[in-house]
Amino acid sequence: MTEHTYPILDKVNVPSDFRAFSIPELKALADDVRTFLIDVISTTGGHLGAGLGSVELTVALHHVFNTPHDKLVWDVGHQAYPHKILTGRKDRLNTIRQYKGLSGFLKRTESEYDTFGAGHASTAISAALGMVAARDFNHEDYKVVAIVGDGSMTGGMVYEGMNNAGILKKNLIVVLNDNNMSIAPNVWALSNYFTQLIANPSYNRFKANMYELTGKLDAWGDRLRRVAARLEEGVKVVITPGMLFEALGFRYFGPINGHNMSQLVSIFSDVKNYPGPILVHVTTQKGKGYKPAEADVQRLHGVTPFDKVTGRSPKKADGPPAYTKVFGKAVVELAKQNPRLVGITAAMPDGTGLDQLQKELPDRFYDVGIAEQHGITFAAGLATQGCVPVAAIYSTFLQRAFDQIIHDVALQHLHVVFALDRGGLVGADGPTHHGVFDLSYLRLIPEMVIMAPKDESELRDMLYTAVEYKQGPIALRYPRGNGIGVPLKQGFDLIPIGKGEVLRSGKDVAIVCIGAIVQNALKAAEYLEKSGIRAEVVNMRFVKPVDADLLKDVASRFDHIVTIEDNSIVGGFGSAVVECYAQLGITNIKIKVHGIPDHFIDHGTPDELHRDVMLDAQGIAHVVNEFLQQHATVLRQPLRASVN
Ligand SMILES: Cc1ncc(C[n+]2csc(CCOP(=O)(O)OP(=O)(O)O)c2C)c(N)n1
Repeated sequence: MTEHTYPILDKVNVPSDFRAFSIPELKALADDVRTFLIDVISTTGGHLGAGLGSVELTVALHHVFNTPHDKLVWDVGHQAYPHKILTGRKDRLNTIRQYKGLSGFLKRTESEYDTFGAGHASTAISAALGMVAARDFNHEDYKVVAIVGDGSMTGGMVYEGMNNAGILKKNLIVVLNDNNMSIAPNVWALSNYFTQLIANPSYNRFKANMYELTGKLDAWGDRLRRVAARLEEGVKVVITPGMLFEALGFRYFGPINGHNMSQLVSIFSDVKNYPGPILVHVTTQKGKGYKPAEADVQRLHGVTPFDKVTGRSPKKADGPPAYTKVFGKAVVELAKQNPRLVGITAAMPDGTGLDQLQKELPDRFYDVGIAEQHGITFAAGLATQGCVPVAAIYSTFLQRAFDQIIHDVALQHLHVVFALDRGGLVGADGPTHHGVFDLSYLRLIPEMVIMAPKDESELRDMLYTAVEYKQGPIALRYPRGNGIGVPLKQGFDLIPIGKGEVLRSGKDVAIVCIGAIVQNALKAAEYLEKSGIRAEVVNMRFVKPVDADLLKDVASRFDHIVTIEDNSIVGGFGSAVVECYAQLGITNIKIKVHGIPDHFIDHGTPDELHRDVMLDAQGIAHVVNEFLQQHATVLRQPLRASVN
């Protein structure tokens, strides 16, 4: 796989193998881990920058703490590749994010060292505090360390956890891994304080002395530190970042150079046995030790396979534009037409395509940090004053703001546009990131309009329709990846609310579907045709309000209806269709609801996952055929054979 050798890493499989290492040996191990990480990820792709920045931190933590008896709780999890390498999984790192391979995130079923699953940000302190409470409840004696990035510190849960920890006063260590970056530049107001602090050597010296003097003195030390901090505040030498944490009941230590092994080992060895909540502030550099990643932090956050010398991935063949790009461009066009339109992202400007708005109309763009809940209520506030907020948030992350959507937006009939990117099965990021619940969790909200486009052109029209709608909350959800290459017209057309369309007429069965998966249904209809089954394909466009007239018409012409969606079959689009027929009193038809089954779907490529859940074209054709066979209306051949 690679020309490198890893002399020290070769001797290490699990943390107990390096507990007795000297500092030079630990440094050599960290160098090997870094080289190994670059070697492997350059061939597989995956998250890179955050892992490179946390190599020394990971080595030091596993060296000092008695893992897995002591518990490390990583926030988000994309920075945990070095942790995987050092906890018995280095030989499988080359399978990361691949079908049946290692997960790209923490996963409890994967390793006893993965104490808590992660993928969504800002959860580590709460989870760690829960473990601490259980430890004390059970009279056990392990240590618990939560490791949280500065980006994740923009999420409110962090402060909920700290507040609770400060009250409970239990022994808990939080490591703030501060690389001054989120995926994009971080929007953490406190980072200004930290930047000043780190840039001020005299303050650093003062702080180091303070730590030496007072850090080891427990209660007395605490008091002294507080007095000194107040003094400091009084003379305004510099703002003390620790004050915030100390007010929350944490003892603050730092900043520590997160690439200096001896400093890391020394601080963790010290604080390991201190009582109460401790916060160790560690400064790191995202992409550390690999020039291309240091130079282009944002691009090398997550990568496809790349050339190690240049850090460049092979250029993708020119294909149709990604849905995200089409969305981002359409937002800019609409913002230019409509001076009240503003875009909101929760720390994902590039991921959502809103970076285009940020570049072209920066005063119409808000990055609220990893704060989906705040972002939605912020949008609601904007809407009360006549702005048209377009909140572009991945389907999976919007789950965080469920209550805000109901309580702050829908209940008040506010016109907020929800643009849910990454709807459906996202692929390599796996179950933490699949957007397969949105149609269900949005559908139960009164007044919510929900659309899903069949292609990128319809996405443009749906966005326009949503911006013009004005009457209340309205959502559109679209997938990760490229569109299908349909021509994109100039300008936009309104889509009548709640109206679907027949895309292909048939005689034997109606496939009633929604969203980009419509394309697979159309292909499935072609397969079925080859077996003599003429399937009608209906693009419903709206999950809510569902087009009752069209469904009535379909029921008048077909005895058999199959609904297709890349959302959970529980409470989603198919349920809407079934409910509609029930309300209409139409009971003389057979309906099959097909979509994501009621269990969590692992990672793999979208094609592999669609095949597994029978949502690829062949799978859909198979499901439709089996359904017809079950009811034996027409004598048919088994379909897989004719499709393959
Ligand atoms: C709730 C939620 N929103 C958005 C994301 C997307 N996301 C993944 S990592 C990340 C940045 C995290 O920054 P930080 O914690 O500082 O880690 P770093 O990558 O800098 O090491 C974001 C926004 C997420 N994982 N969870």
